[in-house]
Amino acid sequence: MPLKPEPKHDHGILKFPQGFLWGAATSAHQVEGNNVHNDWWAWEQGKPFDLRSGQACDQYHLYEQDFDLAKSLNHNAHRLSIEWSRIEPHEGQFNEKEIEHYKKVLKALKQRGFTVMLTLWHFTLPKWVADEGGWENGQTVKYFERFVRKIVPEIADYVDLWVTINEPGVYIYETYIARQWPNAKRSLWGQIKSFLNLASAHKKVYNFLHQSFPAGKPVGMANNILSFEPYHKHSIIEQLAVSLNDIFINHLFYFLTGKTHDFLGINYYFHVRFKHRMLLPQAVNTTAQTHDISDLGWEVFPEGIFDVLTDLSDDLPIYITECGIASTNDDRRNRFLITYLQEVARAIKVGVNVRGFFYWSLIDNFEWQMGFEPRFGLVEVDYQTQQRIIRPSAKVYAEIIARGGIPHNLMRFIGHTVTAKEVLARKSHP
Ligand code: IFM
Repeated sequence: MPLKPEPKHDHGILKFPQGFLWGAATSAHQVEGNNVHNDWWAWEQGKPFDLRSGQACDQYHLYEQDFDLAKSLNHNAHRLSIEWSRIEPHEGQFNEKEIEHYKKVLKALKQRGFTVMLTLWHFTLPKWVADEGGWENGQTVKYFERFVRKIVPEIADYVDLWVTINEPGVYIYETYIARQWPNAKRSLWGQIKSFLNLASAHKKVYNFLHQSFPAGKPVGMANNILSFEPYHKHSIIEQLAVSLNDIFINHLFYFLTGKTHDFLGINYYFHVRFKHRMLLPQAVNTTAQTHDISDLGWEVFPEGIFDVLTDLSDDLPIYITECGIASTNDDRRNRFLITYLQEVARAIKVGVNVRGFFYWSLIDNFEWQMGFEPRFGLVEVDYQTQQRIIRPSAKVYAEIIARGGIPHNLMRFIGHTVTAKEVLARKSHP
């Protein structure tokens, strides 16, 4: 009798491990508003009004309300960042009022019982640091370490997990390759120096956190990890493209920073397939073959999160520090949450040590050079009134959290999601 293939998804309740962290993530510049002392703010002033962060979500004042919302949606963890330029707006001058502010913010999270994951650097630099060359300048590593040494003792009691830096590769890509971000320029040497300095900053902060707080909290960073695939399984050129991209984009930062990770923080958004034309591999646009895409045209590819989790899995615990979809169509966000979490559950089932999931983002926010149009939030923000409106998908996520997994009744939201792989399989075997 022919063997029946294992069903790909377990359609019963897909349980997550006890103690799993469920939450959402934000970053200071994207939600706080009025971060007037950083390089982004300076750069935005030359842009049309709707591409300037301005008041953003005014979370600087509304944080308690936002944390109450997260609590009401059953989140047990929260990832956020602090804004270096508020704390050190001018070189060596620390603003005690802002330090007190962040203490209050973090205390507010602890009072509500959240596990707190804090990012120390999420893309923005104080203007004075950027003016001196930003991450290209070796001094920035020292400046960053000095800032960390100042702020950490003040807030360490309220933080459970540290993220040193967010997505160094994206920072390099947007600044030196796409050149869409502040301080953009074409400079291979600048790009290399910045990447090495970010790696060095991570290592220094990791060591400081462990030396100063010996029984310390876990320290990691958030890396943007892509799922790469060849279009033709047996094409050497495509396989080579996959391996090289995997090394440079997914693994290089870990090679440079060695053992200075207590956990791996993975931000997962992208899937790339390489197809060769003549002898050159090219990234192909697969969105035409998928059922769902985001409002930014990003492919929805749940299997990709399984790929990256199994690829990166080693002895270290993994947190999905970001994963989300920009969409005004909330059915899409429902499908996204369920299908991506199914894949996370599948990864856990095959032995990957995933400890938490932080949806990007708790609330709609300022999506960098794209302004406020992309809507990533579980909670909608009306930017005219700063009103928060809970999206239905936030409740789906809340139900998953309450049940500790994906209950059967939520499968109705998926409909028949045709994945890229299924479409391609059908194409090759019509
Ligand atoms: O908004 C960004 C975030 O700042 C870093 N990771 C990706 C998100 C969506 O683009």
